[in-house]
Amino acid sequence: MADASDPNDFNLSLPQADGVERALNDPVSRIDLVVGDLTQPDSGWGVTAIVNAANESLLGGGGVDGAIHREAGPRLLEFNRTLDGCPTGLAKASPAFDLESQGIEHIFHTVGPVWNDPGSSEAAAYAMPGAPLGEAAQLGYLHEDTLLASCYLNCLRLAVQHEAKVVAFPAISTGVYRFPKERAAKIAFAHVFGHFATRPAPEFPHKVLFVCFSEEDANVYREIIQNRADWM
Ligand code: AR6
Repeated sequence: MADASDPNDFNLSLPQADGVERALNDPVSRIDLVVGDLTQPDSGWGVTAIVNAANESLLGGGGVDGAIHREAGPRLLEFNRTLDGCPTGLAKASPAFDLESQGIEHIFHTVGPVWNDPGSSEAAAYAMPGAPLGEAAQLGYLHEDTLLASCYLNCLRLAVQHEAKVVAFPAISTGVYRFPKERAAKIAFAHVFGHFATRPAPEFPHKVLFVCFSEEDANVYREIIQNRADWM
């Protein structure tokens, strides 16, 4: 049973490839961690799509959303007005407009959940995607976890649909929306890993980058990736 007083004391289980198949297609080899600004990707990263941690209006805001709208220019706001918003947990695609000069073709706008006091949220009635049914409550999954997982899965679905080669994700919900960083990183990593571990392995995206805004945030991901055997 997870310790309800510590939001980062949280485990989940997902299907994994194993044996020969795992050696041929190690999902971790398709996941990279970088430190930097999502809107100024290093040309070496090869990013072709970025994910925006937006709000339900899709009309801009602060944090990474503000930075993306600034860099993509006013045509993004004009385009997003036609999208009619986006419910929490879902994702919608737009062109990258002025960010095309950086090699970026698509922006996948997703709306992460606002983190509430864990005591105030019922455990989700259904398990996280991939987790054994019935274990949701036992493992301490909250509705917010399911919504955050859904953001990652819906962006990956858009990446498949748009054949996006390299998708860069910010740490959705961990800024203004206050989701605990370690818990969010576990959900992010596990679901991207799960995407690549499915059989047959999906061609798109070729790679996912987790773009951390600071070394401190990157260390959270590093620990989680290194110690995944303990919690996945
Ligand atoms: N590049 C990479 N990561 C960044 C950048 C950047 N340029 N800027 C911030 N981060 P947040 P949320 C990190 O607040 O929590 C907006 O107003 C940041 O350190 O951008 O999902 C929207 O309109 C943090 O780890 O998104 C919504 O109203 C992470 O990105 C609301 O904020 C997410 O922080 C969404 O809140």
